[in-house]
Amino acid sequence: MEKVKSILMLAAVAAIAVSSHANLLENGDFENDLNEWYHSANNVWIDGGAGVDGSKAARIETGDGSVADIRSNLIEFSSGNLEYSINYGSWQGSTEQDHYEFLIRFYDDTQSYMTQEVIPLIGEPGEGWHGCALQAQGEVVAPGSVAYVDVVINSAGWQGGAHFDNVSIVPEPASLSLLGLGAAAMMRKRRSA
Ligand SMILES: [Ca+2]
Repeated sequence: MEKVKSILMLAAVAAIAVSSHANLLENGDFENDLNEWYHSANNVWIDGGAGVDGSKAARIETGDGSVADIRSNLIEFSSGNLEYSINYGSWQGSTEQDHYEFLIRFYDDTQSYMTQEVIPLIGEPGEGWHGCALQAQGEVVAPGSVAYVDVVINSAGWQGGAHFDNVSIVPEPASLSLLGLGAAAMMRKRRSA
């Protein structure tokens, strides 16, 4: 009986760990077009077949030097690390000074802006942009009193075009601490049994 309980507990912990690994962004793969994203009135649209594995990708086109961006909703998020990942490809990656930026922005409980992490999305000269073959990924540490997060893909003065796909921000230590809590609960249970 105790064994069954332990297995059930393990299953519950595993389920929590898996769910907390979920992307905080809705429609980060743009398969639902630009739903859940704010975006500039002009210069932003969806291209079918241009994303990862021939899926849909968001396109920003600023060949005329205009400014454009795509922005997520504000999402509730309390402290910890965020793992980010974004696939992209650009048709004009000839300079390193000018490039798109992926911003992760943090807000306090009054939804006031606190700080941001700027991740440059640099194209590679001669690389094709089809399939969003380039990827930026890493981890950022959120400020302790953070309550909300959003992400922005910004043309940042870039004159050219780019595709973006599979944008994700995933809370990392939350799953670890939940795992720890689950393990502690199991140990307490074992000891009292
Ligand atoms: Ca896609």
